[in-house]
Amino acid sequence: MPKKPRHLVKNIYTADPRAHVYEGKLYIFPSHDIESGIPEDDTGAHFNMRDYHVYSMDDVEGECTDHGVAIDIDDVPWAKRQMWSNDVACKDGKYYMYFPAKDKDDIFRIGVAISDKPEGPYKAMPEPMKGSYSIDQSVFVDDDGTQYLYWGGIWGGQLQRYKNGKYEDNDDLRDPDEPALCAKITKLSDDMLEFGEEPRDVVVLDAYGKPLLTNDENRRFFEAPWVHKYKGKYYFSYSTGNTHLLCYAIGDNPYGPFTYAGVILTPVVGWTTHHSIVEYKGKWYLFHHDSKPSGGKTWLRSMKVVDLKYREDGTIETIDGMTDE
Ligand code: FUB
Repeated sequence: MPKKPRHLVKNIYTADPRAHVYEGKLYIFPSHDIESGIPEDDTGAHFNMRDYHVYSMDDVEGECTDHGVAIDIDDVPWAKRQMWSNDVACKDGKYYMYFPAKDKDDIFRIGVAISDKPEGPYKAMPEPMKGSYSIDQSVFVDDDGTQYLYWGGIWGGQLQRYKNGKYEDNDDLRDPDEPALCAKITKLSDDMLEFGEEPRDVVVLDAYGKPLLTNDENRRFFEAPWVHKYKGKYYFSYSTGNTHLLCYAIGDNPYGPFTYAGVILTPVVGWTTHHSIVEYKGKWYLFHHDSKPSGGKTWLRSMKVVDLKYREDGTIETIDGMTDE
């Protein structure tokens, strides 16, 4: 019997878990959900988080250790509110946390904070990354050591405000039969603090080689981009947002294009779904979250882990989002 997903932390709410193996240990970098009293709205104002905890595990079946607050919004000079999904990269013994927050004009930017240890504490750079926007950045390091940053989120994540690379204060989506909005990718600069090249679109194609369209809401990208590599192929996975699926697409290089391949996780309790996929001690895992422990409060989520299985042909077995240990 495959194992069912299990919740990892019970004393606080944690979401958007991004997991990596650093120094031989599994580190998890989640958002820290809180009850801040902000009413629910379409922009996601109720996701009003203000700090990040870092967790680690020696064994996925064992304890999930809380290393405490790694950075607080008061330590980030430019950030006003809403510290959403973060992720951490490692280069030359230093750790770089990438995180989105709204600036004083209520525009999401991506910040960087640095530490000597994966668990922090992290010291924020005084300004967000130049030209950065939107949310849900994640890092992928290829076998040659090149570090890539992916990001993007529609609606509350403001990706739709960037039309032809420029910010416009309007939230119109593309026409239903136009190609869907895409997540973005850039190489990181050598010092890990800026975009290393002009961002490009991460295009997801259908089986006929055509980009997925805006009205293809069961398959098109919405938020939570993540890339991992398995048997030489690149797997781009993401949330479909309003249809609440975690999907994936497969490509031959980090930029794509990627061809849609299926559903990893069916809807969970709560509006959002968000994840990471990591190999640890020879096994693959899906970290994700749901709102079951909070009784369905969509802004109070709890991170979970479950085994991830590949079929012989490299496709991923779909996991039922409603099951629990
Ligand atoms: O945690 C806030 C937002 O909810 C994330 O940025 C999205 O991916 C969704 O999980």
